[in-house]
Amino acid sequence: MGSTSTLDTDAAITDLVVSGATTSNPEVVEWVTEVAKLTKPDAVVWCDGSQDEWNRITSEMVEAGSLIPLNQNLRPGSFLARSTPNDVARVEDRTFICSENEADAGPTNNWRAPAEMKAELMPLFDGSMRGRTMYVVPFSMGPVGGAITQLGIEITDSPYAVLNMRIMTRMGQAALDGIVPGSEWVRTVHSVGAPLEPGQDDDPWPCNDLKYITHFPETLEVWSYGSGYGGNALLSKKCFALRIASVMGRKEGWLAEHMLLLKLTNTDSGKVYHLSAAFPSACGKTNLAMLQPTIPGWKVETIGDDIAWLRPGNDGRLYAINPEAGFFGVAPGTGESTNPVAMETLWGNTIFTNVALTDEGDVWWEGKTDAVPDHLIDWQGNDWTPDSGRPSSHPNSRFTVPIQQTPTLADDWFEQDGVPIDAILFGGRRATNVPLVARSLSWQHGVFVGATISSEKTAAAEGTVGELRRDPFAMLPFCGYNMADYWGHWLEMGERLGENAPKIFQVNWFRKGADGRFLWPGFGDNSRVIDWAIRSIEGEAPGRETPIGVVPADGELNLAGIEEVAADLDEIFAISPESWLAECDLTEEFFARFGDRVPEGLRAELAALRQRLGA
Ligand code: GTP
Ligand code: SPV
Ligand code: MN
Repeated sequence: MGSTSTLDTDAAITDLVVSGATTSNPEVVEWVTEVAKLTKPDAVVWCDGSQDEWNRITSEMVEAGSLIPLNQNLRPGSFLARSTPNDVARVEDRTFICSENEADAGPTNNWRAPAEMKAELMPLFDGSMRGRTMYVVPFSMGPVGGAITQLGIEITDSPYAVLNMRIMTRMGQAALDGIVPGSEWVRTVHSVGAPLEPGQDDDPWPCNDLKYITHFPETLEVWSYGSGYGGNALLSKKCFALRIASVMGRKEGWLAEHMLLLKLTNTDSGKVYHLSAAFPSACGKTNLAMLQPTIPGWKVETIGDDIAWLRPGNDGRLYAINPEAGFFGVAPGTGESTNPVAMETLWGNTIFTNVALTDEGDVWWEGKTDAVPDHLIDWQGNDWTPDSGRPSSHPNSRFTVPIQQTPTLADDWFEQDGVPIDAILFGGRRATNVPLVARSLSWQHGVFVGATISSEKTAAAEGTVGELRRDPFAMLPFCGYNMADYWGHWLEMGERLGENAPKIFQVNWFRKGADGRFLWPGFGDNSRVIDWAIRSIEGEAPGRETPIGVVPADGELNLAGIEEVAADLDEIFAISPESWLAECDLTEEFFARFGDRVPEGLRAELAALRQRLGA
């Protein structure tokens, strides 16, 4: 076309943006224009979230070799994407909180001054979308118009991100129409950082070795550069719904949490309960959200598997929504025996990333079936057989699927103003020390338990898998402000909720015996733990008090059908005072990192725990 020099001019760019704009809100149009002038795309598309748009983008990506269509008979409407090996997980060491004051980011976040970070980023974003299409993706987190809902826009040069955003959020015109002049909304910008020279061949998974995931909580902005994967690129998710939203929530009196949400019905009495649970990445939120009880008396329905926003309602109780509209779930370990509901959910309309391709044109991953296929194409596009000596799928390979395909989806997911929460679980992946379940002695004690959670690292983030680390409230990589202030916010929420505050439990499905095997069968049998927790709330299972909380008394945990587990119960519930006192010393060290910002209430809980342990 010979028009590059024309397109380079600001006037032409402005025309690209304005001619297709689907909003008359000047604040939006001006912001999009500004980003376009900086990133200099070849084309601008205002997304409407329609099926036509999905069809067009998937076709283009298939043509470009960025998506592989799966066998339409086996997996209709579904595609496989393969990332490059240097872009497979969240990059925590490249994630930054850019608050004006360093202390407001706190010692668990990487901090940069906003102006400094912008100065570092702008040269990278300058021309970063050259040769590409810039997509404008308006989205709603929660039902449009709901009491807890928030709106945002992601600008991205990744069509893969657009497709995923269409699944993960309520994306489209209704969200854009909700962004009216003067309203609060979150501005997010994403570039894979791989501009194309005229005539240059594109990579099937464009990205950059240099990555930045940056948050500006005071101006409600996210700028993400260099990665196309998951939470690095789907900016509605961790960047907005956790890091930015946690800051909004603190200011406005609500909570943005790394939690699943489920609805529980007692099938005898008809009584309904709602639970939320915070577990670190790849520690079983999706599994629990889709729980199939192995004991009678309970029906479990799914509301969310990753993020919950919780806000006190008019009646003084704590209400929660799942702000998302899809699952971005871990594939390996998800199978008929461990999570049949997920397997049913994935029947079609799914984007799989970094799993293996079967000879029939379907997908496979470790744990999907007991039988291992004789031949696959692995996540890197190479031939694979059971003797290859390496996994066929990346350990952080994922599926993106609309939540409305979940056979166990609760009507409550559609609730404009959320559901009242009865119980909150905190958990982690702990081979030792932490018992299967313990009820906290008070809200303050529960906040202490959440604040001191440790967990073995998983493949969800780049780094060493298996290393034990503190992951308070499963929010270590996701809290957008000083973690100690966050604990203080939780304590204040408890004061505000008073009698109406949910009960808090600590759980651990991952305790191992001396022989290295999991002591607790887990998965569907976790219903037995939930059954006990609810009966304990109702006063039907008083439990046995230990120094770390109330555990099931003899006979209170329903083991009907898994009687063999009884032999391991002592080990599953063992609480060693020496080990716990050693944990207390580590907690003291951990708290010391936050100096005098640690709330007095948590120091008091540490002292009280030591006393109960007999120090
Ligand atoms: P993110 O999406 O990364 O936030 O994680 P998630 O918490 O939703 O992870 P998910 O539920 O997908 O966790 C998957 C991993 O946890 C798989 O390796 C499962 O096998 C394992 N898992 C889940 N529930 C249990 C359980 O009850 N017992 C055991 N032993 N493993 C479990
Ligand atoms: C997690 O890592 O906790 C996830 C996946 O839920 S990602 O969206 O990539 O952060
Ligand atoms: Mn998560």
